[in-house]
Amino acid sequence: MAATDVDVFSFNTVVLRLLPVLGDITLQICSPSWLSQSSSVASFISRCCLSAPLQLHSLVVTNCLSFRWNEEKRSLNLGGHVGFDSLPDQLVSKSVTQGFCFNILCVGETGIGKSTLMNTLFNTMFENEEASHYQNGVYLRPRTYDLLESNVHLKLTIVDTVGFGDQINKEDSYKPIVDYIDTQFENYLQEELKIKRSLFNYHDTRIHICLYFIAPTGHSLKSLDLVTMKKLDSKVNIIPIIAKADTISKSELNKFKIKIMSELVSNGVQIYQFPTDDEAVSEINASMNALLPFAVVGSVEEVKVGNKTVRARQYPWGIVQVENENHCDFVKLREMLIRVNMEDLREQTHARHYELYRRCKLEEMGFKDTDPDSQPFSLQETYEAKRKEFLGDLQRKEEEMRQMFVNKVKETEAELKEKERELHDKFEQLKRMHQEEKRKVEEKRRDLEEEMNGFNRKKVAAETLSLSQPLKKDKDKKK
Ligand SMILES: Nc1nc2c(ncn2[C@@H]2O[C@H](COP(=O)(O)OP(=O)(O)O)[C@@H](O)[C@H]2O)c(=O)[nH]1
Ligand SMILES: [Mg+2]
Repeated sequence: MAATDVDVFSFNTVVLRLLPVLGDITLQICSPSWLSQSSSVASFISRCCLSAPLQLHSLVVTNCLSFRWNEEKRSLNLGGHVGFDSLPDQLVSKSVTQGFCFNILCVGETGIGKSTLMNTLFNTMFENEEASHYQNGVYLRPRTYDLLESNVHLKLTIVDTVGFGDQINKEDSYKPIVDYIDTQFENYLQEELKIKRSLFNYHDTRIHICLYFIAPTGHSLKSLDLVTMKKLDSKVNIIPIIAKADTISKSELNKFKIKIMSELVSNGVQIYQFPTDDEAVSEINASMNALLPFAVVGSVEEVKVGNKTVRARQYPWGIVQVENENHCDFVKLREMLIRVNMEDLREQTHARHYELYRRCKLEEMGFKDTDPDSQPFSLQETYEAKRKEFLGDLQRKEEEMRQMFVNKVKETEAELKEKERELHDKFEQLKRMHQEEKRKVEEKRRDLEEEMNGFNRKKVAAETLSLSQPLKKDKDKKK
C-alpha cells in the first residue's frame, strides 16, 4: 500500500478481528518504495500498535510487516466451585494407569560391578549372566522388567554394555553404544512421523540415564572413559560414578573425585547436572551436584549389624554398609536418580537429547522452519521441493542407466563386428590356402600324368624294338 493509502482504522477493523483467532498476521506491502521510507513505516506501525493490543513481531525486508496479538490476560473471579482444580489429580490418575518407562544404560568394564549395583538399586535380583572377558567386540544387551511399587507400574529397561573395555584395540568401543542410543531415538522419530501414531502406548526405549562406571584406580580417567563420555554427552544424560568405592581410601577418594571432575571439565565433557530451577529441590540438587561423581558400593548380601539386617560387604577387618552415608554415596545416588530427579531425566531426554537428534535428522532430510528470507517454511513446500529433487535425481539416474545400456550395447555390437571380421578374414585365408593346395595337387597330377605318358611311350618304343630284333637275326643266319 502507498503511504497515502494507509488507513489505520480499516486495518484495525478487519485485521484485529482475525488476529485473536490467528495469533499473528503478516501484511504484504505492495509498494516497496513506501517501505523504504522508514519514517512512514514507523508512524504506521506506532498508530496500529497504539490503537490495539498489537505487537510488531518482525519487520521483514521482503515487503512484509508481521504483527502478533499481545493482549493481556483478563482475570475473572469465579462465583462458585467449577471443578478444574482437579486437573492435576486427573493427570496423576492417568499417568498412574498408563505406567512409566525408565531406561538405564550401564557403561563400564566387565566385572566393575554394574549388575550388582542395579540389583542393589532396585533391591531385587535381575537375571545376571556373567560376561566373559574374551568378547570380540562390544554389544548392548537390553533387558526389560515390569516393576510395581504402591500401584505405580514402572517398565524398567537396563541396558548392559557387554565386553566393554575387554579388547586390545578399544578405539571403536564407543560406537555400538552411540548406535544403540541413536537407534532408540530413530525408532521414536519413526513412530512420531507415522500417520497413525500410537505414542500413548509406545514402549519408549530411549535411554534416560547413562551410569558411567569409573574404575577406582585413584589415578585419573582412562582415555577410553574420556572418549566414550565425550561421544555420549550430547546424546544422553551422563552420571559418572566411581565403582567399588570400598577399595579406595577416603583421602584418595576425595582427591580422585576432584581429579575426575577437572579432567571432565578440561576435556569439555558435559555431565548431567541435577536441576536447580525448582525451588523444592534446588538446595539438595545443588549440594549433590558438588558431590559428583558419586562413589558407590554395591551388594545384595545381607549382614547383621547390631540388631539390624543391612546390605553390606563383609571383610576380615570390618563391614562396608551400602546404605550408610559415611561409607559410600549409594544412598545419594538412589535419592537423586530415583526419588528426586527421575522425571527430570525423562524430560531432559525428550526435550534436549531427542530434540537435538530430531532436529539434525529433519535438517538432514531437508526440512527447515524458515526459508532464506526468514519466512515460515511450509511442510508442503518442503515435501514438494524434496519430491522434485527426488524425481530429478531419479530421472538423471534413469538417463545415466539408459546411456550406460546404450554404450554397453554399442560396445558389444562393435566387439561382435570385430569378431565377425576376424572370422571372415580367417575364412578367406583358409580359402586361399585351400585353393593353393588344390593348385599344387593339380600341378602334381599333371606332372604325374606327363611322366606316365612318357613312360608309356618309352614302353611302346621298347616293345616295338624288341619285336624287330629277332627277324633281323634270322635273316643274318640264312645268309
Ligand atoms: N569390592 C567390591 N566388589 C564389588 C562391588 N560390586 C560388585 N562387586 C563384585 O565384583 C564382581 C563383578 O560384579 P558384577 O556386578 O558381576 O560386574 P559387571 O560385570 O560389571 O556386571 C562380583 O564378584 C561382585 O561381587 C563393590 O562395590 N565393591
Ligand atoms: Mg554384569
